[in-house]
Amino acid sequence: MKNTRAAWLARFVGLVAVGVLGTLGAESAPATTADAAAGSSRVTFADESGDVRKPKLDIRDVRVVNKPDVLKVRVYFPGVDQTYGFPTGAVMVYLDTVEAREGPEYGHFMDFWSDYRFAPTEEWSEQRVRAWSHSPEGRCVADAGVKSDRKSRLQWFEYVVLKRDRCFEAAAVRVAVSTVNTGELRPFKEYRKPAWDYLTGEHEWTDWVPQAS
Ligand SMILES: [Ca+2]
Repeated sequence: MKNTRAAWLARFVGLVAVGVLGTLGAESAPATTADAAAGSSRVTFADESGDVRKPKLDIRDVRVVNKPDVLKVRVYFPGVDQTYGFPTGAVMVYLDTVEAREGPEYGHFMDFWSDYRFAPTEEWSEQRVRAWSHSPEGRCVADAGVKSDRKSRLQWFEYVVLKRDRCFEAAAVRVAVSTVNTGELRPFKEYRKPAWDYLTGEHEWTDWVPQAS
């Protein structure tokens, strides 16, 4: 069952507090793709900035951390000018684990102010698994949420999927990321045409990110 927008706003405010602590902690600057050549578990892929009509979910960078027990995918946005100037829309992170099979095997589907779902996919479509997808985490996802700076301005979205039996067991992965900005939360406004952005292109995969400890 979907949560109300108000409940999600309350959850977001909680996440903001966590995000501030994280920002004040040991968050290091994004790595560069050069790390991939060194077999690092942490790789950052860049997308062009300013390549989408509405800026709030303009994908700037996507950082993938691929460790033996977890996979973390963080999608960076440019931020917003106003406190609580949040977007409405969605973030989709697709995961490829088998190169020979067409399309992704898994996806994480996050609707702003509604729900978050980790699910298998068929031809880029979500195949929802109820036990995995009750909001926000299900049994396969350790954490998922949007984070902002201390003035409550959106900065990034991250989800963390656990590598465990009957959830996600892949070693190397590659990702494809899409965002769609459908409007604004406060005051509520729906755009006549949603604004889509993609990490380099629709259904375009990154390089493979090896699993490393
Ligand atoms: Ca972009």
